[in-house]
Amino acid sequence: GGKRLRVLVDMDGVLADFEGGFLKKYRAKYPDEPYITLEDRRGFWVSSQYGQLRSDLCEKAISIWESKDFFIELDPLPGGLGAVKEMAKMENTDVFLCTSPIKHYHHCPYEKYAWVERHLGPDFLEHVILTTDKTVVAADLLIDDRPDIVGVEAGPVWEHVLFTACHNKHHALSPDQRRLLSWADDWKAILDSKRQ
Ligand code: DGP
Repeated sequence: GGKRLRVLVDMDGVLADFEGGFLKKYRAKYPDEPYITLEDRRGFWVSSQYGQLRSDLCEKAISIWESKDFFIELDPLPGGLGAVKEMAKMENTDVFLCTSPIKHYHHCPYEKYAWVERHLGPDFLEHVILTTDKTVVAADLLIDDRPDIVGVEAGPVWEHVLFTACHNKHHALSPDQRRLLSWADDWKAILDSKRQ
């Protein structure tokens, strides 16, 4: 047994279907407004693309994820919960859910914890890290769908593996970057590649 492996797993876009949940609630609240299909999503920020479609749609988009029950009602993405449960039971492996809450804090932080308790059980609450800066968290791996993860630490110790999402499908990786295409992809091989 060598040293333990520490893995950070993002929530929105990796475990929880933020994009699908957003589109469903946006269309229900604004049935007569234009929308962007998941196929046509580009760029991490949903509000930016809606703002480009028509400037007033930026704040309409924001109103969706600032609403009560948005985060708790997000569906789990296929295979994510099973993978995280399995990962947490692996020998010499520590898993944390590392997620950035939105600044409108009235519902989101509470609902993220409630989502974890509902889908992974109360014991998993000890594995939640809420942070707006993931670069200050030390780990071997960060599995995250956001292409540009920056913060005050210029040299984060983790390797960021880009989890494929509708908004990053066309994103060009730098030569040394790796993707996890979905939870059906070989996440165990990625973990093993970091073990010594
Ligand atoms: P993370 O996935 O941990 O990097 O968290 C980023 C959060 O931001 C996540 O809840 C998704 C959300 N998000 C997506 N698009 C936008 C946006 O345009 N504006 C804001 N404020 N948040 C957004």
